[in-house]
Amino acid sequence: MVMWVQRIFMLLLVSSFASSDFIENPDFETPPLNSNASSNSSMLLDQNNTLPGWTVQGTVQYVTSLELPDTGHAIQLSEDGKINQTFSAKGDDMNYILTFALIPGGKNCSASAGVIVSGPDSNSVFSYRHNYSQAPWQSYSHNLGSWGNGEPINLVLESQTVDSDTNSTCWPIIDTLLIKTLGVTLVQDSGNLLSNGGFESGPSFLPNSTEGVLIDAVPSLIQSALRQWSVTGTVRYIDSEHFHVAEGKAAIEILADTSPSSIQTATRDTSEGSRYNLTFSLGDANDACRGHFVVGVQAGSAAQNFTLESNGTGSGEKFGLVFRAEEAATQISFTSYSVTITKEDVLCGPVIDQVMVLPLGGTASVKPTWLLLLFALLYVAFL
Ligand SMILES: *[C@@H]1O[C@H](CO)[C@@H](O)[C@H](O)[C@H]1NC(C)=O
Ligand SMILES: *[C@@H]1O[C@H](CO)[C@@H](O)[C@H](O)[C@H]1NC(C)=O
Ligand SMILES: *[C@@H]1O[C@H](CO)[C@@H](O)[C@H](O)[C@H]1NC(C)=O
Ligand SMILES: *[C@@H]1O[C@H](CO)[C@@H](O)[C@H](O)[C@H]1NC(C)=O
Ligand SMILES: *[C@@H]1O[C@H](CO)[C@@H](O)[C@H](O)[C@H]1NC(C)=O
Ligand SMILES: *[C@@H]1O[C@H](CO)[C@@H](O)[C@H](O)[C@H]1NC(C)=O
Ligand SMILES: *[C@@H]1O[C@H](CO)[C@@H](O)[C@H](O)[C@H]1NC(C)=O
Ligand SMILES: *[C@@H]1O[C@H](CO)[C@@H](O)[C@H](O)[C@H]1NC(C)=O
Ligand SMILES: *[C@@H]1O[C@H](CO)[C@@H](O)[C@H](O)[C@H]1NC(C)=O
Ligand SMILES: *[C@@H]1O[C@H](CO)[C@@H](O)[C@H](O)[C@H]1NC(C)=O
Ligand SMILES: *[C@@H]1O[C@H](CO)[C@@H](O)[C@H](O)[C@H]1NC(C)=O
Ligand SMILES: [Ca+2]
Repeated sequence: MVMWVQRIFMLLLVSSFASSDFIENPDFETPPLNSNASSNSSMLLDQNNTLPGWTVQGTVQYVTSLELPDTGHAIQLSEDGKINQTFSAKGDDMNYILTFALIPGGKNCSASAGVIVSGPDSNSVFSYRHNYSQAPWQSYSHNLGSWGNGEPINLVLESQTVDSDTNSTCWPIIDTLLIKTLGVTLVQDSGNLLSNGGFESGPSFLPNSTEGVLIDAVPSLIQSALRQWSVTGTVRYIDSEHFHVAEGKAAIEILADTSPSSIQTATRDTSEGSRYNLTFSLGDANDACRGHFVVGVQAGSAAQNFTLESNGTGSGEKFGLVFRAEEAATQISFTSYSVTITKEDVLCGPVIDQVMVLPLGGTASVKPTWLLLLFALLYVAFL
């Protein structure tokens, strides 16, 4: 049984990869046609300077800067600026998750505009957030939804309209677009009644990024780039290459700001009246985040606060919360109440990983469907 489950687990793991093959000119390193490639200054794009792979509308600049993820070229979306590109979904239905770099354009502005990223049936607004990274740019992600069999995906990035004087507005700069596809069916960890409890299924990390991917509030589990988890406030999706991660390649660092931030999910099939242990690892990311962490954990109607003194050098401690299920889908959440910042004024916080919901002993763990089958078999045998 365990072998069998493991084999399925391995098979499903294969079906996720990050690729730049979907988008043409994803890092804007192919310069506009008819331009001097060696040109060092910004240039306005118009019908005489088309950008390979992209359709351009409004005020869009091709910019060169040293403060980019690839120290090369990027696109600034000024007033009514908009770029789009259509690519085709390949093979079976998959979730298309976009990660991109956002750079604040200009300094000293009285207002700054965000960027609206849209897919065929979704859109989100992203703004550069001060005190959320040390680098002069940030990675964000957007779930473009589930597509397959050559369906066209029109990806649109446009500047947000602002009320203020457009000359004193900082317009967003974007760079390094990366698409990751994730299987629609989630990998089920044997025995765990939660999906993606180890946070391995989420957006990809940009090649030169050392600061994870910020995930803004997303109310729906389906629309989230972090599969099967919704987000309140802001969290940082962290990779094991640059942070301390308890298990696997990724985990979640919860960043509380003026109000608490949290992540939420729901169990698959907990049976009413049965007892379960919600276990998780709580620690710090090894990002110099020192402080007193208070994390509120909720499972159905059971709630408890867990605390951790962090010295910011990377840790992970296992905790558990026992609860009695009241319905099949028990709501689970982790909320950080502590506002912590590093010496460099970057927001940081507690790291959650290895979230599992396991039945606690006895027959309570046997699913009703199995019980019914057993009774049916006994009944047949009795006849
Ligand atoms: C490219 O550079 C050359 C020499 O510097 C200049 O003569 C030409 O006008 C430039 N072309 C464009 C499209 O800017
Ligand atoms: C581009 O600008 C940088 C400094 O801003 C300078 O060092 C470099 O030589 C310039 N390159 C070209 C091709 O003009
Ligand atoms: C494009 O180039 C043509 C010919 O050089 C010129 O007449 C036209 O004004 C240019 N368009 C723009 C938007 O610069
Ligand atoms: C990473 O950054 C270096 C310079 O800092 C640049 O040469 C390289 O192209 C970047 N890699 C990617 C994949 O953008
Ligand atoms: C951009 O979108 C328009 C429709 O809004 C479409 O006609 C055009 O082909 C798109 N451009 C690309 C490069 O996909
Ligand atoms: C930025 O704003 C400050 C005060 O408003 C001003 O003194 C400074 O010259 C400005 N810098 C630039 C580069 O505009
Ligand atoms: C954000 O960072 C700036 C300087 O980096 C600092 O002055 C400011 O106090 C920080 N804000 C918060 C809320 O930590
Ligand atoms: C914005 O700047 C442009 C050129 O720099 C100038 O022509 C225009 O009058 C300015 N608009 C406002 C509202 O200041
Ligand atoms: C956990 O701590 C927060 C903030 O201190 C508090 O608002 C909340 O009521 C506490 N929850 C529990 C279950 O003790
Ligand atoms: C930080 O905490 C860990 C355990 O939580 C401990 O092993 C380590 O020695 C501490 N480091 C410092 C510098 O206090
Ligand atoms: C729940 O899990 C935690 C962490 O693994 C463990 O310490 C605790 O003993 C478990 N509780 C029960 C009742 O098994
Ligand atoms: Ca993990």
